Amino acid sequence: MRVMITGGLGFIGSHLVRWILQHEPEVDIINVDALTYAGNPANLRDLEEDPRYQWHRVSITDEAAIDQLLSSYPVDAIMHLAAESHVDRSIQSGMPFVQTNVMGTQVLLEAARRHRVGRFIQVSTDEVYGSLGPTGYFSEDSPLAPNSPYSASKAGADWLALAAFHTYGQEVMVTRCSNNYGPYQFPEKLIPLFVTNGLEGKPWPLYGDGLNIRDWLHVVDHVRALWMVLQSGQPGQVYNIGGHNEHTNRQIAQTLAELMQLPSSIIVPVPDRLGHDRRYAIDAQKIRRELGWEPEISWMQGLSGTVAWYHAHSDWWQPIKSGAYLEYYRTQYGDL
Ligand code: NAD
Ligand code: TDX
Repeated sequence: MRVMITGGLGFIGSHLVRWILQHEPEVDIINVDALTYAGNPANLRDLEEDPRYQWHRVSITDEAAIDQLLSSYPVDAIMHLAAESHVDRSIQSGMPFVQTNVMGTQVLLEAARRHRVGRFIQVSTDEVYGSLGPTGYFSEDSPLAPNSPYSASKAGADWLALAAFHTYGQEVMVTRCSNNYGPYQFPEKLIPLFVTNGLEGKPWPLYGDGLNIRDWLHVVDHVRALWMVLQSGQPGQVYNIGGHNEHTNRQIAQTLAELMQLPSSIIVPVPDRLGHDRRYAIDAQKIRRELGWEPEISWMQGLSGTVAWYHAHSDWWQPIKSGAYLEYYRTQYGDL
């Protein structure tokens, strides 16, 4: 079986590639990744020589290049993760989000149809459901009410994916996962930003009152769920993924300060994110009941493992934070 993974040089995509190569010996992977600022070949450096793995530097918005790839390498499935993924960047400029997340998804769906690709997973996010009050959970039937340019672009992509099922009978499934954390997460996101700032002796900018709530899942639990959906999910269905693990941002900062033995004075309140969603919480009963998925990595085990990973891998994150890695890849691969 051959699977195309988009965004395989990013945080979740690289874990998915690694997990499949380790657990599914009959599967070959074509990784389509444009290598934006968020992609990093170092995430999969140790697998570059694996004959079951190849990376193509192609944008999912490039219809001709995607067509050519699928002609040269017919695939049985597409697991689509490539995206502009950072909410704060989408507040600065929404256009790259529309281009990659909306248009890129439509390019892939149409190419999948032309090339008769069997199954297609649209990897989405709980943010498409908008913001919750202090109680309640997002189920797959919750209405979509995205609030940021990022989540609006993901919601648009989800509708396009489901439309491909309803209109053409394409075997499309949509997954919506809560916040992920773990190794190789780009240090613009809350947990890796705080951990690496802590290691550098820099402050932790906590937005607003710090009481916004996210529902956290270890990235390896997410990629296992994605594989189960690819294997056993029903076409046209949405699957929420989450581990019932809600924390305020302030609680996370305090837990990290304890784990890293840093004073709580490292936490510095800063002005709030524009349009900051108050609370996300996922009801994941459907994937548990229908596919038998359960999270396996506990919060404290996962978080302390993540802190230890960043502690041991300054060679990975320091060049990212200093910008040296962008310079290196520009010389290596051309403009990003
Ligand atoms: P990321 O930003 O770490 O990685 C994105 C990857 O996509 C990068 O390697 C980048 O080079 C690539 N990419 C971007 N634009 C591209 C394009 N036009 N063509 C080809 N490749 C392109 O993102 P992530 O955190 O790993 O998220 C992966 C997916 O999972 C996204 O679709 C995101 O919406 C979704 N998601 C993320 C989270 C989370 O907490 N990080 C939670 C739920 C869902
Ligand atoms: O410096 C910070 N200070 C802070 O208080 C940063 C970067 C974030 N925050 C807050 C904002 C959020 O309430 O922490 C929370 C988490 O922020 P992010 O790490 O930026 O994640 P979030 O906006 O919740 O979105 C993430 O989860 C869902 C991913 O980036 C998305 O791709 C995914 O869809």
